[in-house]
Amino acid sequence: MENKGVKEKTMEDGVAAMAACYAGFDPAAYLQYNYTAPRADFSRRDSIVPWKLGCLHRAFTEGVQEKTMEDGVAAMAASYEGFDPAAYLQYNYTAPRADFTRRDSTVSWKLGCLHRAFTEGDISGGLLVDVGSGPTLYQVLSGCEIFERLVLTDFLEVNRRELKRWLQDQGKSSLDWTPYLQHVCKLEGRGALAWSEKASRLRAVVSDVLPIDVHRPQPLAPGALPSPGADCLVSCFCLESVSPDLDAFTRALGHIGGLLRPKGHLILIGALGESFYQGGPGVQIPVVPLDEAQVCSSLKQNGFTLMRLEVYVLPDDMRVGVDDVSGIFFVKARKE
Ligand code: U87
Repeated sequence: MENKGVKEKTMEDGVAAMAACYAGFDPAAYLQYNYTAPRADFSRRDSIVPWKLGCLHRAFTEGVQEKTMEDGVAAMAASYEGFDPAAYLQYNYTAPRADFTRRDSTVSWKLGCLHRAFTEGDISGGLLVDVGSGPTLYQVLSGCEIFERLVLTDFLEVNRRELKRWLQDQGKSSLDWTPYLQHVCKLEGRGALAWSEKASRLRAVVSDVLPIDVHRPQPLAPGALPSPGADCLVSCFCLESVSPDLDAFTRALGHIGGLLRPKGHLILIGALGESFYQGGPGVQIPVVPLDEAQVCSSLKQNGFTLMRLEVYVLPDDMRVGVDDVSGIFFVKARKE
């Protein structure tokens, strides 16, 4: 008790001595010493005052920039709250967009591009990762034949659940993928009856259906992939439809690039000139409108070498009011 009293007394003395020092403080002289040249030499970036002001400026503007970025990304996540997988599949993955009798239907074009990409002979390896799978499987029907392991991913639990229902063959899928399986078997020169073998192959090679957020520098949980990364990435209509602006799109592309091993391939499909799409009845999701030059520049900025770019212009009768997309790009690229 007594001891503590003594300590407090000593502390107070120290503080009182400090206060006594300040009795003669002269503001004008103080300003002269520290806030005129050389310490405040505005022509020199290494003088003390410009350095302090620069730090303070960055500290307060970084906050504003980060806040605006976060707000944009949070607003996108909020727009996905009412996403309805069954309605979404209906809008985009039934006729007219999925008319297998027409080579110029959206789905026939996409499946054709994917088939070519995976049969050109330059893509191979152990692990294929699909980024932002949504509730769909069409995008991995070609790739599943040449990879031993396939990982599907999506931000939304409802979409992951939809995928798992098909994978576990519980017969409660919102869409029948049979015509898709048949169509890709035909592209592969296999009889239409091979479709059930392809379905079994797909069910066998998918090892996981994981949550993902492309706005995080590490989009998957740590340790989700083996350390060199995936041998190939597929991502269809994901980055532009989850990014508030072009900068966010480019950053997201960099984030998913981190999942890919050096020299690995990226297959990227996406919307051109689109500003919104319908994720369900009354669910309007904003999209960053892109042109081909912006896609190429984002790839370059993130260290991808473009190998092939194809563009599809939507026929008038594929413009069905569930979005305002004008075209679709298909990219095959390689990470440096
Ligand atoms: C597909 N790949 O249909 N991080 O191809 C990661 C996120 C995030 C996030 C949300 C967009 C649909 C585009 C699938 C699903 C792609 N989804 C998830 C749509 C509209 C034109 C068009 C479309 C579809 C979210 C077909 C055709 C056309 C969705 C997925 C985006 N535009 N992923 N932070 N936030 N997602 O749950 O599943 O992205 Cl033909 Cl033309």
